[in-house]
Amino acid sequence: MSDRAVATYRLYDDRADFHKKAEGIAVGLTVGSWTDLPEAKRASMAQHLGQVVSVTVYESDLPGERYADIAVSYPDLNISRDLPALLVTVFGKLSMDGRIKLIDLQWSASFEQAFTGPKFGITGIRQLLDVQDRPLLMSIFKSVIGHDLPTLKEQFLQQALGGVDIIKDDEILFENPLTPIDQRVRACMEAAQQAEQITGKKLLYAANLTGSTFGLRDQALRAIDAGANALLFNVLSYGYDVLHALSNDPDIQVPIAAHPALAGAIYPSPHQGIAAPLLLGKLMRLAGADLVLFPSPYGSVTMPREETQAIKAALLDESYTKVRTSLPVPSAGIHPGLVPLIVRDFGIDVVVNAGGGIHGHPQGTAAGGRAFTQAIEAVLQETDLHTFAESNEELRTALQLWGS
Ligand code: 1AE
Repeated sequence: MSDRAVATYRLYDDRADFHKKAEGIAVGLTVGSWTDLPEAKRASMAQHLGQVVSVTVYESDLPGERYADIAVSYPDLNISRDLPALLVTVFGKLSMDGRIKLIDLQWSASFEQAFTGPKFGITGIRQLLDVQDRPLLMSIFKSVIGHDLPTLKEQFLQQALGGVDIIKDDEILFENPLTPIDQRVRACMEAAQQAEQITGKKLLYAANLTGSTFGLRDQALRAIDAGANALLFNVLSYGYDVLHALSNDPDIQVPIAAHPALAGAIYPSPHQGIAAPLLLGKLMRLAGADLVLFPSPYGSVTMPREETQAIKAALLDESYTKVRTSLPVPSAGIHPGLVPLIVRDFGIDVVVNAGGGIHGHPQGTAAGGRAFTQAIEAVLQETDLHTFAESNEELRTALQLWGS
């Protein structure tokens, strides 16, 4: 539908007339009252009026189980070209009005013109790393708080020596006197160079961008000035528009990884909130995330497999948006034994991401990284992990500890 956004809601109600409800949403979130308007005013207000696109009712005799999927379209005319305006229009006050969940959102091509999306996307990140034909491997700093620069530098070096492609800060590492971002980046990028001389591999370091909103741009520039070649950002605690401002900034020429912190307060209920594929898929991509982390179906913090597949589709699908694709990063509790499942479910355009699954390796952090690179190699060679592990000690140790 041109020049209109279409929001789809799932609405649970035992008795409601869903068609009436849909009309109420379409009118209530746009012109307010319709029938009370004089005829002349109606003509001028018609262009602002929301319209019901469809109502599909799912009847059930079970109490609390009757629901409907309702699609309503909203004129672009009503909103400025930014995500706060779009989200407040389609699900502002409505998000608090009973058992209703926003399950999908389509914006118009004209609205999308205000967005450039991910600056690098999958192709750009692969070019930066010079890796085309395999899943990428990311490792997460663990145990960062209260440590000084030499300790973090050594932890970085060990991760890099393990052969990972990307190292990201833990999302709970904020500005602090022991490891301020610019000094941390300098120390870690020195370690990256040391490791590159040994491994011959390029590496991205996603430094965590934190602090008050108005200081983020300066902080990003300081980190980049110090050598940061990627950034990590806790998007949902700031809002999509902040990610959009950062990703759209001509002076910030590094990929941005979106962390899903707080997402669990928004998507898991079937009755309320915003569906995960929209929250962590479509909207992250539109706002400019080059990589998006989310729980995997099999680790320690999990999400149903269908939802992770829908997030993947939202990040990769070229049919609903012209902005670049974002790399899916199914995360939390990932260990080498899960690599075959990850590649089965996500293909090779995926980042295998682990913290504990790397640092917790009995032979140390570098061995933990190697166990993952061996697991990835086994999958690419279509060899069973256990067979591959017979001649790869680090993988063997990981499988003994965590299974497959
Ligand atoms: C879904 C986010 C995962 C994350 O941020 C994180 O730190 C995971 O760590 P591990 O791999 O579970 O130790």
